Amino acid sequence: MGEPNARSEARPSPEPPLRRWRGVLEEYRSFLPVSEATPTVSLQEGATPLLPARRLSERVGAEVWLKIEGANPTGSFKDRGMTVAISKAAEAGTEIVVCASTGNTSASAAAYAAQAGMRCVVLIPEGHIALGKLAQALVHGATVVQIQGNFDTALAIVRDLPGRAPVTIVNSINPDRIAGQMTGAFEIVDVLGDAPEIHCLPVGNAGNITAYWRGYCEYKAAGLATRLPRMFGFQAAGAAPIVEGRRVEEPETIATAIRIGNPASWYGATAASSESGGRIEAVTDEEILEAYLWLAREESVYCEAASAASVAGLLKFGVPGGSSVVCVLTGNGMKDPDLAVGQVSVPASVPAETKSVLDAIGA
Ligand code: AN7
Repeated sequence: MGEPNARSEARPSPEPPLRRWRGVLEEYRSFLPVSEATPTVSLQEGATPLLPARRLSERVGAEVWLKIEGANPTGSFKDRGMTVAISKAAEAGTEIVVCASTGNTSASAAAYAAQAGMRCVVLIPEGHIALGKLAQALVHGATVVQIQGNFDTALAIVRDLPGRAPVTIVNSINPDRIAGQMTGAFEIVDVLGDAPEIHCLPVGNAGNITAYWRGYCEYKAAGLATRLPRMFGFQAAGAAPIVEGRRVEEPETIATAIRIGNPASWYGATAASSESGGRIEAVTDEEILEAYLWLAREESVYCEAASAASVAGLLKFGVPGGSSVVCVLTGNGMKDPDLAVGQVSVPASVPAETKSVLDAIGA
């Protein structure tokens, strides 16, 4: 008997190395408030990297993964909720969506509204939004209104609009946003095989911590996870209303994304923390910046300052040895070039010749 003829053997068809990811709304449809009648408005968001963080794990004595949400289509985690909110708005026949934003929500809303053929109106706090986010919203064609006030005031005005104009709010006070953001938790469990023991993330308006906690709980209830993580939320010290237990009238932090003094999902954050045996704590701007630079240099992840709050908190407060930990890095560092160049020294130019370059690099 000779060798079997490989060509005539029935071979199991191999898994294709890549399959088309359809975006979180299609991939997690059964967990989301959508029906056959809901059109899918998607930019194929989700499926973001869950990066094992070798040096961070060594530094904190735990097993740490980074969920790189800056890899979403508009560069932040907001796309997960926005695909659901805009799809539901399209189903309802909405023509104009509106949001208040510290930047990322406006960029995401503008992109998904463009996809849906809707008008998008965004209210932003004048002078306190990263340049990349402002640019994104404008380039996607949003109507941008800069208000002479902070995010909290902008959100209060937005809440006032639906009674006076035919608009749908796509801030995270819209439950479809929270529903979509649960998919971040689903992806983590799908990759790790279970929930981590500890989940760290920055807290601003507190929609994301509310959504992650709900996502983990729903997955456990569906038998897809055996445990729930302790939820560790971190606010910037100058904008830490939940930590202080009172509204902050004039929030201040270099992490403009989380410069919020009166979070809309305040209760969701405290519930996630207390039900999970977690904590909500504050990290200073210095601690945030230290983590921001350290992540870029030691883990090669360029995230936003607000995102680095999750790692700043992990470094500051620690975790029990050997814990499995996921830190969500919520947005892309490229959004805020001003902050970045302020943290480094931009070198002077040299004459365009080899000798000058050798001198400049000290070789
Ligand atoms: C990078 O875009 O509130 O606690 O209007 O952009 O769910 O508010 C952004 C928030 C963390 C905080 N990291 O999340 C907005 C906005 C980044 C962010 C947060 C935001 P939430």
